[in-house]
Amino acid sequence: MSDTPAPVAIIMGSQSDWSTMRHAAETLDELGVAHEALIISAHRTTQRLYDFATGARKAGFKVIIAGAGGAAHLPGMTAAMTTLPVFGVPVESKALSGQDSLLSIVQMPGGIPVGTLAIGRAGAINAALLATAVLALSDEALADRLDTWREDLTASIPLRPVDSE
Ligand code: RP5
Repeated sequence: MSDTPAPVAIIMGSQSDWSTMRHAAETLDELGVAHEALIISAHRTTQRLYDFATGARKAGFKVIIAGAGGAAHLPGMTAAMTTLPVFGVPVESKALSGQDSLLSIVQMPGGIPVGTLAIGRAGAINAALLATAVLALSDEALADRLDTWREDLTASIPLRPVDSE
């Protein structure tokens, strides 16, 4: 095991968010980016949130991915307590299909930024790719892996559609 701290924290409001947020973890795995996944609720574990957000930079994290659903205050509250980049992933809620999550995360007041992604799996994947792009600014080997990941994606798209039935 490496002594170097993981550069990416993936935080989420609940265990129930993991089925979405695991896509961020899997994408970071594909890119060889170390990460730590933690359940931190803005409402149910306020002290845990405070301790994490105020200590995140000192703990060695460089980027935070925060996913939450419903009244999704986690990304914004985290961003309020750190100047590390925070990417928010709106988790698809049962009641309002994630539109509540999206609007809760995206409408931050000027001065406290959260980079808001799409609702659900696509947002989780793209948050991981953005986190990687930030880290790749100062890591050429990682930039190469990110380019290769994108080339592989492009190569995987067929030219012609096929019947699925
Ligand atoms: C939010 O409430 C969490 O981020 C989750 O998306 C949602 C529901 O949480 P559970 O009731 O499933 O724990 O805080």
